[in-house]
Formats: sequence, structure tokens, C-alpha cells
Amino acid sequence: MNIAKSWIRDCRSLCVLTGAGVSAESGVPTFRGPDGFWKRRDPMSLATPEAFAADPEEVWEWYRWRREKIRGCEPNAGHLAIAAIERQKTDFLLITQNVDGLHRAAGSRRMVEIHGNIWVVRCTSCRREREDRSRYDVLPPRCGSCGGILRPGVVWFGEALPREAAGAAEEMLRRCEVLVVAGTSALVAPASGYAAVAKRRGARVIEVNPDETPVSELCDAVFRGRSAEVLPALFG
Ligand code: BJW
Ligand code: ZN
Repeated sequence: MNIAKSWIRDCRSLCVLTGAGVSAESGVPTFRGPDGFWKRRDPMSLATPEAFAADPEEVWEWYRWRREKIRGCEPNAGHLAIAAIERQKTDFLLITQNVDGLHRAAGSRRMVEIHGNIWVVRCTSCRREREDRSRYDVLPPRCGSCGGILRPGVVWFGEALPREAAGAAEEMLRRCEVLVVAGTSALVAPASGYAAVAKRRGARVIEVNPDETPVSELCDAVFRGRSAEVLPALFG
């Protein structure tokens, strides 16, 4: 741990990549864990434009259920540790795949949400986008401007990532000295390739995850523990 801590302390440019595991201890279900299923539906079959086109009401029911779960959740010590290390670094970027908004709630600012945000809705007709924390009695919710069906402002399989967020992430991966990868199964592209991109050009890569992942073997240091425990120790 001490060597990894010194890499983090001494680097000028630090990047942190997070996934659902970082919010697990806040009570947000992960995607691929045993609690990741909703009505025994595989999340991977719901997080697609095809599923939404076929049954927007059912996909929205899943998002409404998740929004209500997240509404009651607070950032944990892992989120707070990431926000605190940001304040100590001149060059820093948090790349998160999480849509729950807990990093921002914890105080993270230099951050990109590459899979969007569950509190944002976008009209499928006029494309207007806005934050909306309503509970929605009727599903699918409709656009106040044009009456079109609203969709969650998240990125589904087969969809492109928000251009600006993905661009900022790629730029950071090209220049960071240290990349910390926490709480992601590293199964979903393009984030699954980020560790390899940073590693290829000489960055130190550190993984924080209770389980092995496809990126574990390329890492310079691996901490098999929960992010709410490991991240405060690593960044402290
Ligand atoms: C802990 C812990 C604790 C537990 N502490 N750790 C073949 C067919 C079709 C598509 C593809 C294909 N091959 C590749 C693709 C591309 C596809 C992809 O990767 N698919 C794979 C599944 C094969 N990717 C895409 O389609 C992406 N877009 C794209 O590539 O665009 C290209 C393009 C360019 C130009 C035009 C058009 C297209 C988009 C991917 C979008 C992913 N979206 C989701 C849903 C977001 C919305 C929502 O939230 O509903 O994002 S899917 C889901 O997976 C979500 C997550 O962000 C993402 C990653 O999951 P994550 O975060 O890693 O969570 P888990 O649950 O998998 O893992 C949790 C981890 O935490 C585990 O490792 C635990 O051990 C650990 N953990 N407790 C620390 N306490
Ligand atoms: Zn509209």
C-alpha cells in the first residue's frame, strides 16, 4: 500500500476511473452482482435502445425503481476520498461510468459522466434535455414542450458516449501518470480499455476491487477490498 500511496502522492497528473462498485456501499445496486437484477430481468437486456423502443413503460419502470433507490442514498467514504484527492492535485480527472450523481454530491467537480446521468431526461422527439427529479406517476413521462416521450439521459448499449465527456477522458488517459480503477467489472467498452491505454504509455495503474477483473493482470498494484475502505487509505 505504501508504494502505491507514494505514486499517488508524488504524481502531478492523477486519473480515477469508477464503476458501480464504488456506489455499492451507499446502497446502489451494481449491474452484474447478485443484487443487480430487477424483477429477475438482466439489466443488460433493459439498457438498450431496442428494449426502450419495444416497451418504454417497462424500461422506465426499471429507471423509476432505480431513481427511488438512489434518491435515498448518500455518498460513502470512497466518494469522499476521491473528492478530497481532487483538491490536492493540479491535474486531475474523475471518469465515472456511474449515473447516480453521488460523486458530485460528494464534492467531485473535475469529473466526466461517460454514461450520462439518471436525473437527466431527454425528449426523443425534440431532443431537449434537462434535469428532472420528479417521481413520475404516469410512465413513460412526456415532454412539456412537444409531448414526445422522454427517455433517461443515460448511454445504452450500442449508443455513442457523450462526445465532450469521452474526449476529455481520452485526453486524460493520454497524459496521466497514475490511473486508479475502482469498482468496475471492466466488461463494458470503451471504459474497459482505458486501463490498457494508460498503461501502454507508461502510467501506473492501480485497481481497487474485491474481485479479479480483466484488467487486474496489467495493474501495477491491486487492492482486493471495498472502495469505501481502500480509497480513503490509499488517498489519505
Ligand atoms: C466493488 C464493490 C465495492 C462490488 N468496492 N468494488 C457486441 C455487441 C454489441 C455491442 C458491443 C459488442 N461488443 C462491444 C460492444 C460495445 C458495448 C459493450 O462494451 N458491450 C459489452 C457488454 C460486450 N459498449 C457500448 O455499446 C458503449 N458504446 C459504444 O461502444 O459506442 C460505440 C459507438 C460509437 C459511435 C456510434 C455508435 C456507437 C456504450 C456502453 C453503455 C453502457 N451503459 C450501461 C447502462 C448505463 C445506464 C444505466 O445506468 O442504466 O452502463 S450498462 C452498465 O455497465 C452501466 C455501467 O456504467 C456499465 C459498467 O458496469 P460497472 O460499473 O463496471 O458495474 P458492474 O456491476 O459490472 O461491476 C461492479 C464491480 O464492482 C464488480 O467488479 C465488483 O466486483 C465491484 N464491487 N462491490 C469496490 N464495495
Ligand atoms: Zn420534446
